[in-house]
Amino acid sequence: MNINRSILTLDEFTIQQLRDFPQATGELSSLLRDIGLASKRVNVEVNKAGLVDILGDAGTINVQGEDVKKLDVYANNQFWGVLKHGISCAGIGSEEMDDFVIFDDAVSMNSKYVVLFDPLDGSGNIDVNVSIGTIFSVFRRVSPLGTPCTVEDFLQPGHKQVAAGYVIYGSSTMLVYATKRGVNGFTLDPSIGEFTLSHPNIQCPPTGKIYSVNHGNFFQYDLPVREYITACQKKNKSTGGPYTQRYIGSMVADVHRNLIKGGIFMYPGTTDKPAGKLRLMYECNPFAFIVEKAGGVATDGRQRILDIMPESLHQRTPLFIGSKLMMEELDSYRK
Ligand code: AHM
Ligand code: MG
Repeated sequence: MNINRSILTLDEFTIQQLRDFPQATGELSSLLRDIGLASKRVNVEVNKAGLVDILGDAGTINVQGEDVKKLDVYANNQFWGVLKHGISCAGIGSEEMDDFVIFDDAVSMNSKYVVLFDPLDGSGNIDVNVSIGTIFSVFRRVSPLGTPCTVEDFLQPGHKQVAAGYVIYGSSTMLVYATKRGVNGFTLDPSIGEFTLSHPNIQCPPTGKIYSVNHGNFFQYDLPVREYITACQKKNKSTGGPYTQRYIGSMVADVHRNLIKGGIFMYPGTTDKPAGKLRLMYECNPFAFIVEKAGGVATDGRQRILDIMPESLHQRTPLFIGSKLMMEELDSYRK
């Protein structure tokens, strides 16, 4: 019988991958299913954000000293809930919570993974109908199975990630995730309520025409960054410049576009904030993992993001990420 299985759902895809690895336990597939479920619930609320009283500030300040929006809280609770009730996660760390949370029931304590996430990134854009996203990072725990997870499980360098991904709530809703086997993108088909494989084996083009940076901070960047940005605006035969500047202010949307089209995204340190704004564990590590697996490069201007040894859950780092050749060009300004 000729059954058309060319359009795979997220579940079908992860199960398919398990067939190639008979020794795999299926825990990671189950984890991705849980994350997919939470993001579908968040998607529903994001889509009706204008209709219900879910906009605006929730009245508290998060650990980064920023206003927490109501949808941030909702999204945080959805991811927390599915991961707690699933069978694959021993604990979570979230951009919205001061400390990591241990799941100390018997099943969770025997689970292999811990998950770090930014439940709703770009939340400053919620009220104005601009794309926002969820970012997640999965580590295999280093503490023994059967015991509560510990801070060491979370504070691992990014190259130890087992998987990382993001969900973009945009003109369509997409879930993109990477493992050591590559990067795949799934678009939510609203008619069946499932993520379906739409972007198999994503490769970041080696070069592109887009640079993304907050120009408002230009005079606060260090000299090599200012020189590189200025060069992006000039005619240049060898690089194909001048480039096009695109900056949404939602990292998920900015990096997603550059991943697909080719480009470079920068959030450098500034004189006011030398470590920049973005968080290593919730934003930079997962994107660095995804972009590297797609053939791109991610650094803090000095070293590979994935080699940074984290010291605290909420630490920030400058970020330069994107197409390989554009990153090499940026690097030449440092040298
Ligand atoms: P958030 O986690 O509070 O939403 O902040 C992260 C966002 C990123 O998505 C985006 O790239 C950046 O903040 C934009 O910051 P700025 O307005 O300083 O350019
Ligand atoms: Mg964020």
